[in-house]
Amino acid sequence: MKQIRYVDSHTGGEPTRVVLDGFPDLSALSLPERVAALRTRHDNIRAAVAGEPRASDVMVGALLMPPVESGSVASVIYFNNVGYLGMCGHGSIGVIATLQYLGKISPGVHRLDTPVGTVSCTLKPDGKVSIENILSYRHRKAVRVEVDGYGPVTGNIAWGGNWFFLVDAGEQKLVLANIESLMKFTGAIRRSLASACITGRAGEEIDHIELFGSASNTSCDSRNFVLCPGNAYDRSPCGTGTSAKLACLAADGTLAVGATWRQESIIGSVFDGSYRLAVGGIIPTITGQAFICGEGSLLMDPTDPFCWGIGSVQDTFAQG
Ligand code: PYC
Repeated sequence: MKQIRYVDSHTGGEPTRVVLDGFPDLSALSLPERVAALRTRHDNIRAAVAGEPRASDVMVGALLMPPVESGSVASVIYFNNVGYLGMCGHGSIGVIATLQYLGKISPGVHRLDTPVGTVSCTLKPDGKVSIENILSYRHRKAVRVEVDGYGPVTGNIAWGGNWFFLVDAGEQKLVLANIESLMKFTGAIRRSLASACITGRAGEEIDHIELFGSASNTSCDSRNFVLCPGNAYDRSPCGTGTSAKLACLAADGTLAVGATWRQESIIGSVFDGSYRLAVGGIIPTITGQAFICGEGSLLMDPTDPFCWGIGSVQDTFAQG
């Protein structure tokens, strides 16, 4: 039986499953080429690791590989139940905590290579991790979209390692009891953006929708709700989403270089964010903490009709 070893952690409630082995050796390829190869030739492994019945739509997987850039500690490809992510802030914090748990790093600065660039991660003695993210920027301001069933909605389009549409929550209450209607509203925004052909800078799908309202924790600047690809919502404040928010605040001149923005998530977990200026945008730094919460092996029984996940191409039950 094929086995895939993993370590699970969560960052502010959002899980990261770091995969230690079991994927094909793609080391001859660049990281973006590896993503393409996984997507076209080995997607069943992603589905088996991040999808049901072994996981659920909230799970983010992180395929751990040797570094591709000199001076980096590792390279990583993030994925979830429907596909692959460019960068992942909570996931990078989880990867650093996992590398420490495995005895591979100690407090200090460590670089991680991702398909969209290398990020610099500082593991602090108290277990907190600061991720200096890739270049982030606001692409378009005050974009109006007609949302079926809701009317016009105006938001900013920004890149923080993934594409985000950032919207003021308005009348929507950012509380767990309201999750169903938040999912419905943000799902409708995402569909309307796609049908109106409103995209990222190079035509990419805007697959993350982020609502902002006032924080319940008085030490925080704002609370968010983030719809992720695959119809999951981020339990953490979303590292790439907070980076996109910082890019908008910087573009509006409402947060100074180096000042701290405390972003609260829909479940009350918190990331601290700040930024420095760079050509074409900002370099955000996001600080949070991950906790190791499991480790083990996934077993792939070839006689299991759902061995490669429910609905996967190699779901032999679906194939009949
Ligand atoms: O923390 O960047 C993030 C993230 C993206 C999707 C889920 N979490």
